[in-house]
Amino acid sequence: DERLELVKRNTVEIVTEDELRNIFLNKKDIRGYIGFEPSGIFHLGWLIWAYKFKDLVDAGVEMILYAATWHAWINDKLGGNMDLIRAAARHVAYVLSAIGVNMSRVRIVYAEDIVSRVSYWEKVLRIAKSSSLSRIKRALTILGRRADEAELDFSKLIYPLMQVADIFEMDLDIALGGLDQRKAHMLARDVAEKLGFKKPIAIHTPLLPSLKGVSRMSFEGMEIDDIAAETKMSKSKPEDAIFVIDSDEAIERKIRSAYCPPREVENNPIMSIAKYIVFRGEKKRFVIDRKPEYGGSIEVYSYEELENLYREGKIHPLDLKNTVAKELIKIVKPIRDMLQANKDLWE
Ligand code: F2Y
Repeated sequence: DERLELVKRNTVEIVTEDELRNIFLNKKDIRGYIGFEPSGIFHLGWLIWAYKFKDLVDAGVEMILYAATWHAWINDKLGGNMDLIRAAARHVAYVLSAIGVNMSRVRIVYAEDIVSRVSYWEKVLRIAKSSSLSRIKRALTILGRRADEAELDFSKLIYPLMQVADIFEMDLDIALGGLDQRKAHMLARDVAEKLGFKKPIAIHTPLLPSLKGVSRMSFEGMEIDDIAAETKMSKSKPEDAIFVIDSDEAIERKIRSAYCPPREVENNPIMSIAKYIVFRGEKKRFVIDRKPEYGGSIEVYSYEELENLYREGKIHPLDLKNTVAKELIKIVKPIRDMLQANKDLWE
């Protein structure tokens, strides 16, 4: 099935693929969502799920864009100012339309729309009664904070219950998210049957690593989603992230100072950007401009070709950086321009 291939590309995991194939075959109206905490400027890491959101819309899934405004409040975003939080949600909708998401087929839901129902809070409590405290604590990864910050106050323990209740309240077939959202989705799957709700299929996209790369920290014994959450690009470190409003110069500067070990493709944020943002599993022309004395220009047409050459040491990190910056600017510019043109509506 063509739709299945579209939805599968550039994901880290689908839980489960059989279930996904099955609903594509047998269900007419498939409902999915992604939720986000509106909390500031969109960065490259978010573009990965944004492109996947587009794929799902294009595959005919009825997608909800869920602005988790109350969750952003719990998570101390934008000082808990709900007007700012709602403005940040509009900003996200503009970015999605700028990358070509057909917004006429997307429903935007605000947390306010569903937390106003008694049935929602009943679900929160029913989920709580089916979950151990230790499991909820482990699920705090989904707040995107360091473990020691995640329990700053008690409201943060309510958050995972709300995220699972969101899924049940909106009666979703598919929950899309970055790999760091895995614990919420697995909890939802585990309690769904017992509580008589639909068991959501989870689609997880990769997380972009911070431009600084990974320090020599030990990740032994940690789960993949916890590691990914720990090393991801996030807006809390603006110099280690690239934002969709960054100027060409800012993008070039950040890429130039990013970690980019020669011949190494794992733990290389520049290669990750090439893979997940520039190529996205598609074929395209990617030209590494080099002076003849440095071997002349190289053209590749897929990420795999680039990866092989880089591993073999045939591309210097600086040349890779220059091309990735150039390609990235092509992607960011239309988004930046669109946001600029609608500035009064979201800022
Ligand atoms: O990106 C994040 O930190 C998510 N935990 C935000 C989020 C997404 C949802 F889909 C919160 C929610 F409650 C959601 O239902």
